[in-house]
Amino acid sequence: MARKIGISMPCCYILLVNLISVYSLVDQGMYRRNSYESATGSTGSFPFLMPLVSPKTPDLYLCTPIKVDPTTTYYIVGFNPNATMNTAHHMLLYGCGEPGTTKSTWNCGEMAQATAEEKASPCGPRSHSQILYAWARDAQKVSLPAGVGFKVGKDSPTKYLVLQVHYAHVDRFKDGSTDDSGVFLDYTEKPLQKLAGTLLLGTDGIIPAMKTEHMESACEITENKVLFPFAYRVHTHEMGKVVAGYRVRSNSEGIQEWVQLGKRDPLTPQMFYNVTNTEPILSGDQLAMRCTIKNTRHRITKIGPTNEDEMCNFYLMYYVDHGETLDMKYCFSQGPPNYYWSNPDTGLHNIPHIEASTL
Ligand code: IYT
Ligand code: CU
Ligand code: CU
Repeated sequence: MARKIGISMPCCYILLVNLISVYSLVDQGMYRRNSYESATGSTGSFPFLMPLVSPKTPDLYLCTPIKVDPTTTYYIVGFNPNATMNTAHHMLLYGCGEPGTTKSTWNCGEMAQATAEEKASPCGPRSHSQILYAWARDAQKVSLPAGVGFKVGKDSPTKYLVLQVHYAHVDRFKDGSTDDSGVFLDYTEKPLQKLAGTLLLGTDGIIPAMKTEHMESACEITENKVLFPFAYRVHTHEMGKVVAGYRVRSNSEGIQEWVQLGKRDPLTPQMFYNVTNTEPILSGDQLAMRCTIKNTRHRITKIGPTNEDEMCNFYLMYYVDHGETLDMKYCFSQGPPNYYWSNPDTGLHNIPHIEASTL
């Protein structure tokens, strides 16, 4: 597959730093032909690509790791995909404390937890884990807002990056062809004040047979930080109809105002999209999300990892100006039949109506 951008000649200093990270990968039995490359020594574009794989089973989710040079703090400021929808169904980039395995590639499908030992999640068990980037359907390059970056490496819990590629159809690999789908990571070593973070809202729960269920969660922001939301991503499996996220704030009359952050049909490509409202989120606000899931099966469906299960996720990408991102990384509720926004103990009022079209 043709690369979209050329690679500049690596500078000697960066190369030295690279050797450290390449050696530490070799120590762990991993091999990477990639390395940080840069013209100036402080910014560059790192090709994070599949190491010429030839997947043979349809619907394979393959993961490949890189260890970030632990002696340097990097800020990822943009993502330039090297993939086409003919080959890759979707790609996700994870920031991890530990990778799921020490192999150079492994099977990391959502069903990973459910089946054989040959599989593992993108990030290690109990490891720090967050999604930094998502690609589907020939999506174009994305840049974070000016001056904003994801901090990785030395001064960050993100010690590894893991690329997941979903190969839906594998006919084109029958003849032994290989693939290097992935993403060029635009990065800088110049310290940035504005740090990007993701917060994941989701639910557990059960959807009764032949019923449309509303899966809801909400959390108060209690940390004294100002969050500037800029992108969101939704995720469900095949029965998802709508996913919406809101910022809830009481006005001077004590009435809760629900401002929509994003709302999407989850069966459209599950990438990050611009939020519909970029006003800051403050301490004392609540963040809330709702998935409408229509169970057309004659049996109950639970939240779980396989296609026989459902999921309900709303990822919010935000930045903070000065200081660190939220300690709170997740906002999960028990979901139905136990948790609804309308429960008396949630403190939520003035709840948005459910549209008739999704009932
Ligand atoms: C049970 C559930 O909702 N799983 C989601 C969310 C999730 C993402 C990450 C949970 C954890 C994580 O570390 I990152 I714990 C889930 O698996 N979502 C899928 C991916 O498999 C991550 C998605 O595409 O959003
Ligand atoms: Cu996919
Ligand atoms: Cu899922």
